[in-house]
Amino acid sequence: MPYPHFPKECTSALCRHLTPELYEELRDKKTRYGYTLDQLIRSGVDNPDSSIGVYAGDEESYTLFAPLLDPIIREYHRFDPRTQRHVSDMDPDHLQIDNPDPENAYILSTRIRVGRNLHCFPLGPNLARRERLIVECMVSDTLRTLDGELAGRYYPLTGLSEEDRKQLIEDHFLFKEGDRFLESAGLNRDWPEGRGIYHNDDKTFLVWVNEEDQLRIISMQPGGDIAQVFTRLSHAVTELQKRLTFAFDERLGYLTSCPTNLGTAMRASVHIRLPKLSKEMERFHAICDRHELQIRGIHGEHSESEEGIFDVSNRRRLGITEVEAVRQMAAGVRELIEAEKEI
Ligand code: ADP
Ligand code: DAR
Repeated sequence: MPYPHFPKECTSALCRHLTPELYEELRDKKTRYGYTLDQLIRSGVDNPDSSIGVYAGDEESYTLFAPLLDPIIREYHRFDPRTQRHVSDMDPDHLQIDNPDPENAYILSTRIRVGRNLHCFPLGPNLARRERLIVECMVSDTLRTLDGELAGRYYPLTGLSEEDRKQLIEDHFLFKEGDRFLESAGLNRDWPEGRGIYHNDDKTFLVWVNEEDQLRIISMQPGGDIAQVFTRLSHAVTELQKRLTFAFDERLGYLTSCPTNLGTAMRASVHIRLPKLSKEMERFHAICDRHELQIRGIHGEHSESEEGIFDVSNRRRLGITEVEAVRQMAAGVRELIEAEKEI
């Protein structure tokens, strides 16, 4: 493939960092799982409105294509993979935070998720159909061994009734079929085969299987008891990694298909109602920027906020521990609530 054409309005990390010279340097390289530069950049070439534009196909992608990925990682996470090393800390005893909204006046719900992928398998964009089914089998068998608060049931998407699927999406429990960015990256191949959702009886612990990553391990509940949500997630991850080996790199932490999720691979979010502050978005964004918070709509990435309700979460995932990222999110949410009270 010749050097891709990027329209002049393209602002993705891909089009800013992939020079023709770098393309020539990397174009013929292939990982041992057969992943190529063209596959790595396919999503950003097909979707020039991407913010990042690349998806890794295996662990080796992060070393073989480092001349392109390292500058993108450095820019997004403000972390230099060549000189820094990621440190993970999921010990709830280190968190020490109070509920920023004990009266439940603002925070509707809290959700903290981490992405994980199985070591020795390619990542989602490069998984063959049979490999994806083996991953589903290994993960769902492991989930069925969980007991206590984590005990629950696995629901394969294949065969899920339309009514159940709609209800699970309505409850914010289930992922929608991948968007055009994931489609171009090859993450929607053979949909819905090999995908599914596990949840415990209380629906406070969920695992998505073979979405953007092979596992999205999720703890969530109504209200703002962020510490309780984090404690449950930490317990679940500890139990799962007794039984499964996750793709992990000394420099980059937990490896994921999208570089924005590297490191902790964690997004800690609250759905929070801020009707007054939503009319002062400059002040809203200033508080979020100060605490490195990201604002999404209430139906996930690329959706809109509704009725003054926003999805507010940590933006950084790499070069910060899980405990630090949750503490930073809680501090930012506390300041948002103070601002709402003042107005
Ligand atoms: P991810 O968090 O896995 O990166 P999304 O941002 O697309 O993916 O969110 C996935 C789903 O989780 C969406 O349906 C979204 O509404 C839901 N969600 C995210 N944060 C919360 C929250 N704090 N409370 C309830 N649902 C949430
Ligand atoms: N849409 C892609 C992904 C950005 C980060 N979000 C993820 N990984 N879900 C883009 O490059 O804009």
